[in-house]
Amino acid sequence: MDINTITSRIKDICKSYGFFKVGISKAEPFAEEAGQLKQWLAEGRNADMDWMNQGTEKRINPAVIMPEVKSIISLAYLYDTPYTHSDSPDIPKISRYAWGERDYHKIIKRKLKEICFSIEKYIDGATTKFYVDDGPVLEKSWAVKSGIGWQGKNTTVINPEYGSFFFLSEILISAELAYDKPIEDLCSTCSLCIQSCPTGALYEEYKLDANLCIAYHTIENRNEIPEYIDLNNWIFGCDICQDVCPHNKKKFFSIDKSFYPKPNIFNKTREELLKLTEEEFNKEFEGTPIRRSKYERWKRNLQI
Ligand code: B12
Ligand code: SF4
Ligand code: SF4
Repeated sequence: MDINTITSRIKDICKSYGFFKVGISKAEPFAEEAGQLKQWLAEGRNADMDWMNQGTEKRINPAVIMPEVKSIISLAYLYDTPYTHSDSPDIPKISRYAWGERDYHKIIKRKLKEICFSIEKYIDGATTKFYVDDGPVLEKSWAVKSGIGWQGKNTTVINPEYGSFFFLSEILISAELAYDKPIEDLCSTCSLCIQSCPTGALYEEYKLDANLCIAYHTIENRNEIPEYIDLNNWIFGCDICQDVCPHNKKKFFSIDKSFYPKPNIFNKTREELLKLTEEEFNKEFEGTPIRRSKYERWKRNLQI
């Protein structure tokens, strides 16, 4: 069978699991991105995410993770729903990706496991490895390389049709496949994300400083949030620089109802949310990204 037939069969398998876009790149070390990543880390833009200082060689070169790797399959899974945040100052905001019943890591991993099983059966002798947000992989750079989207000035990957409210994941595979090409950057003269970021975290076009980012402080920061960071009513993540993006105006919604808002927590007042005891919190958010970030942080963010 020729390489194009094999590639197109693999893409069909991936799409049958609900991934709206699948792109494939040759697994070779990153050159330009390696320099950018190292500079970003050297400048301390990763804030207290010390784990980002580890595994740099793996992020730059996938062969360090998997010596036999030949190709990277990038997959995009939509999480946007027809719901919107409330504008009421009494109602704290949770980012869209965390509204649902379940954690995307689990949802997507299960799909990737089955896809890899099918691919290994289809290509005799092929080996695979998969990641979703959980490995030393430059997920956005692979997605850009494989034409899933371009990396916008807000630093997310944006697809011209679907916008940026999607998760990325990758399959590393030992087989050569037909490769896709990057697409054009459509940010052009727009800078709405930079103008709208309330904390100045987008310090330059295409560059984000986690030290100033509300998403970092509400989700990742395990210590006190500095006084100069105004959370602007966000208690988990932040969607501002994506909500303002013109490419997110064309609405395509997730086919996966797991991402639709949980009625018990969606657009509730601060007072109502503060009433949750630790036990209620653990029960309410069982298996969701919010539970992963623990009750203390939830309380801390709500009390600011
Ligand atoms: C660390 C991390 C964060 C950090 C840092 C964010 C960041 N921009 O790096 C924090 C906690 C702030 C964060 C926030 C969010 N995250 Co996050 N995060 C990650 C993680 C784990 C690593 C990203 C990374 O390596 N950053 C390192 C820096 C160096 O990368 P970078 O921003 O891409 O930097 C590049 C550019 O600066 C570029 N560059 C420099 N100069 C120039 C010039 C030009 C012209 C260009 C084009 C590029 C360029 O070079 C750098 C290296 O390539 C990835 C998962 C993964 N393993 O990749 C998810 C990931 C990026 N996050 C994701 C999501 C969904 C979010 C949030 C939307 C969640 C939320 N609602 O709160 C926000 C979005 C905030 C934002 N505007 O980016 C998704 C993004 C999906 C998408 N469509 O792009 C990912 C891919 C997870 C996933 N599997 O889906 N995140
Ligand atoms: S997620 Fe929020 S704080 Fe972070 S860069 Fe975007 S708008 Fe700014
Ligand atoms: S808001 Fe404008 S500049 Fe920012 S990512 Fe979207 S198109 Fe690019």
